[in-house]
Amino acid sequence: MITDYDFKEIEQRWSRKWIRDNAWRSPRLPDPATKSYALTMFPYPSGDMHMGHVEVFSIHDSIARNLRMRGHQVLNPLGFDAFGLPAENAAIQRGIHPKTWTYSNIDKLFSSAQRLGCSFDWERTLRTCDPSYYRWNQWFFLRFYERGLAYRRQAPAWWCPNDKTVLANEQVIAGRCERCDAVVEKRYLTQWFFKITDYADRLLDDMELNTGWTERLKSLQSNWIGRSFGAEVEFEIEGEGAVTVYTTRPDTLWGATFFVVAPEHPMAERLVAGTELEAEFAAFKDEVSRLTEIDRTATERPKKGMFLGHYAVNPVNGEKIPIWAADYVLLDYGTGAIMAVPAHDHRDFEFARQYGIDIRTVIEPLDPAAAKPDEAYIGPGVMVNSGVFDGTPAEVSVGVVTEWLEAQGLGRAAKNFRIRDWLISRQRYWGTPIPIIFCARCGEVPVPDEDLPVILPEDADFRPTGEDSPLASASEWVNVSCPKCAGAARRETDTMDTFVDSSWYFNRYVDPHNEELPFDPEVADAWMPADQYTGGIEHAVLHLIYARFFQKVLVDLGMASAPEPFPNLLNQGTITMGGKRMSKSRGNLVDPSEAFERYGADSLRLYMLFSGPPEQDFDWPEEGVRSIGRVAYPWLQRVWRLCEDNRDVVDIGDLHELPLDKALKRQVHRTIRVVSEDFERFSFNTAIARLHELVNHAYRYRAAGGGHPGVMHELIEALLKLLAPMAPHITEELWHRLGHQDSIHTQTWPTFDPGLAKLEEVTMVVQVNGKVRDKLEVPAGITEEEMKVKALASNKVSAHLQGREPLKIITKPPKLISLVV
Ligand code: ANZ
Ligand code: ZN
Repeated sequence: MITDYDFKEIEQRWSRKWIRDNAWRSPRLPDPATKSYALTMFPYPSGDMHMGHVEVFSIHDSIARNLRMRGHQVLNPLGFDAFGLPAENAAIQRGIHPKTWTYSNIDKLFSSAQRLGCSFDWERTLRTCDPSYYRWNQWFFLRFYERGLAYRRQAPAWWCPNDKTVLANEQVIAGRCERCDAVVEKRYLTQWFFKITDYADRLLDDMELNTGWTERLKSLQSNWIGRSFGAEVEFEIEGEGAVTVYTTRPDTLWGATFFVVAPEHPMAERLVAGTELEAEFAAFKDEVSRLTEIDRTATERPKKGMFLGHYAVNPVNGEKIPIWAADYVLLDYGTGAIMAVPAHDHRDFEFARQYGIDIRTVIEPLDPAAAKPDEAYIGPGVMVNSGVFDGTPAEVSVGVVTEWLEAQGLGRAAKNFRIRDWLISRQRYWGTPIPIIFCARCGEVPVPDEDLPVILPEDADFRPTGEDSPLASASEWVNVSCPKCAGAARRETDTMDTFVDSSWYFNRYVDPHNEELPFDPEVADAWMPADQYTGGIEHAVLHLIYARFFQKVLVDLGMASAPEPFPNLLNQGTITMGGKRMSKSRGNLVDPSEAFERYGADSLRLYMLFSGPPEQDFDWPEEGVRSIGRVAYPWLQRVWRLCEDNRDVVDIGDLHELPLDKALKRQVHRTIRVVSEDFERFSFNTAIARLHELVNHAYRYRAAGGGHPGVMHELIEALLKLLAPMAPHITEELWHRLGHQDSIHTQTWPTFDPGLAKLEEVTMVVQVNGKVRDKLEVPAGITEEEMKVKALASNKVSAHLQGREPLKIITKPPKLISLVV
C-alpha cells in the first residue's frame, strides 16, 4: 500500500532509535588508517537553536555521514561553550542564575540537535561550565604558570564599559567590543596574560601545515601576528642614557631628522617635568588618550604632536635631532619610540610637513621618476647622503648597516610582532576561577593540583560591579588559608576568558570522562588532528589563533604531537534576511522549531544545503519558513512517491535491457560519479541539483513506458544512499521499506562503473576573431571556466593568439567559445 510521507512520525521514530542505540558511537582508539575526526565549533547556549546552527550542523553532519559511508571510523562529538557573557547577561536580564539559564538552554539545544538528526556521539557531550571540565582549565593554567607562560602584570588594557570587563586585543574590532559593539576604553590595570608572543614564530611558520585553509584566512592570521624584521638602534638622550628604537629600515638612519615617543611613554613625562611645557603636554596626552588605536595609526588623518624641548643623538653621525611626542606612535609596539625618517616613511613625511621639520633623502630610486616631490619614497634604492655607505644597493643595505651597527655596539638585528600577549582575566562571574591565592607573606601562590577544581561559588552575587570581579564579594569563598604557610590569604577573584575553554575542548572530546588527566595523550594522538573542522569565519583571529597556541603548548608539555589542531577548515557563510543578520532583536528570525513542525528536519536540512555553496552567505526569502514548502518539502514527497511506487520491484537478474533502460542506467552511474565529487568538494547544492535531475529522469522513464525492475531497483538504492547524509530520516525509512533490515547509514557509499559513468561528450568550437580555429571534445556539463582553460590550452588557438591576451571571451556552454584579440 502506498502511504503518505508522514515526516513527523518517521523522524521521531528513527531519531528515538538512534539515540537509544547511541548509533554514532566511536571507538576509544581508532584504526589509524581509517580514522576521521569531524569537528564542528561548539555552540554557545544563549538560547534555543537558530538558523546559523542549522546551517553549520547540516553541512557538518552531511560531511560526517558521508565519511562514515566511505568506510571511515568517524569521531563526531558535540559540546557546549557554556561559560561567558551572552548567557550571563541574559540571565541577569531575566533575574535568574546564569547556571539555571545555561543548563536549560543546553537542554534545548541538545534536543534540537537530536531533532535535526545530527549524528553526534552523544556520550561524549561536554559542557565547559561543569567542574569536571573547567578543573582542567585550572590544571592547564598551573602548567602554563610553571613554565612562565601565565603571568600577571600591570598594563594598559581594553575595558568595555558596557560589559564591565577587560578584553583581549583580539576581542576589540575596530575600536569596539566584539560582543556588544560598545566603544572600548584603555585602562591601566593588573591582569593575567598567557604568553602567546613566545609562540609567534611557530604560529606563523606552521601555517603552511594548514593546507585546507583559504588564503584569506591565512592572511588574516599572518597580519594579526604581524612579524617584521629590522634592527634596534640606541640613541643617546641627555639625562636618560641610551634609548632604543625599533626600525624596519636601519638603512635610512642618516635620514632621521627627528625622534618620536608615544605620549604615554614614561620618558615624555620626565622630559617636560618642571618645564613650561608641562601643562601643554598633560593636555595633549589627555587628548590622545581619547583616540582609538585605529584613528592613531591611520595614514590619511592629520597627526598631532608636540616638541618636548630635548634632543636625541643620532648614533651614526652624532647629529642632534629634536624629540617629539606624537599620537601616531604607540606605546606597546616595538619600543614605543621611533627615529623618524620623513623622506621614506609616509607618516613621518606628513608629520614633518605639518610641523616644518627637515626632510632629507637618503635612498635614491633606480628610476628617478619614481620619486615624487609631495610624497615619501618608500621603495627600494641606493643609499645616498649616508657617508661611507653611499652607493650601497637596496638588496644588501639593511643587512650591511645592521652588521655595522652590531660591530660598533650601536644596535642589533631584531624582529617585532604585532600580536600581544593574550589577556585572559575577566572581571565577570560566569567563568573558570583562576587558581591562584594571594598571601601577605608568600605572595602569589598557585592552588595545589590536589585542591582542584576551585569551584565557582553558586551563592555569590553575580552582577558585574566594575574593576573588581563580583567574586570579590563572596567573602567565604575568597578568604582561605595559604597553601604554603597556612596564614590568612585571599583567592584571585577574576575568572578566565572563555576562549581558554574553547582552546582545547577538541582534545577533551577524545577522552571526555578522564578523571586523572585532561585527556590521555595516547588517545588524543590517535584522533588528532581533526580531519575536518567547520565553523564561522568570525573566529579567524580569535578562537583559531588561541587554539593553535594551546595546541603548541600541549606539544611542549609532551601531551600532543600534532603541531596544528585543524589543518582543514570550512567556513560557512552567514544567514541573513532582508540583507541583515538574522536576530531576535531585529525580528527577522526564521525559527527552526517552526520548520520542524511544518516540514520536518529532513526538509529543513535539504533546504539549507540547497541554498548555495556552504561558504556563501544566504539571504533567506522574506516569506520565511514557507519557502521550505516550495522547494525541499515537495521534492522529498516526490522522492517518497517514486520509492513507494516502485517498492515491489525486485532485481530478477539478466532481463534484456532496452535502449531506454540502458540510458537510465548510464544516468544512475553518472550521478553517482558527480555526486561523489560534489561531496568531496562540500558542494551540497550541486549534489542536490543532480539528484533532482535523477528523479526527473526516473519519472520520465516510467512515463515513457520504462519499467525494467533491475534498473529501477539500482536507481532507487543509489538515490537513497546518495541522499542519506543530507536527509537521514526519510532515506532510512525508505531503505527499510525496500525490505532491508540494516541501516542505510552503515551502507557503503555507492560506486560507479567508469564505462557507464563516462560523461556525455559534445564538440566545442573555438573561434578566434570570428574564425573557427579548433574543435575539441568536451564533457556536456563543462563550466565556462573550464571552457576557457581548454580553449587557451589548444595549440591551434595559441598559434592564432600569438602571445596576445584575449580582450574579450564569449562563452556559450558547452558548444561555442569565441575569443577576441
Ligand atoms: C624608521 C623608518 C624609516 C621606518 C623608514 C619605516 C620606514 P612594521 O613593519 O609594522 O613592524 N614604528 C616602530 N615602532 C612604532 C610605534 N610604536 N608606533 C608607530 N610606529 C612605529 O613597522 C615598523 C616601523 O614602524 C618602524 O620602522 C618604525 O618606523 C615604525 F623609511 O623606523 B620605521
Ligand atoms: Zn603564604
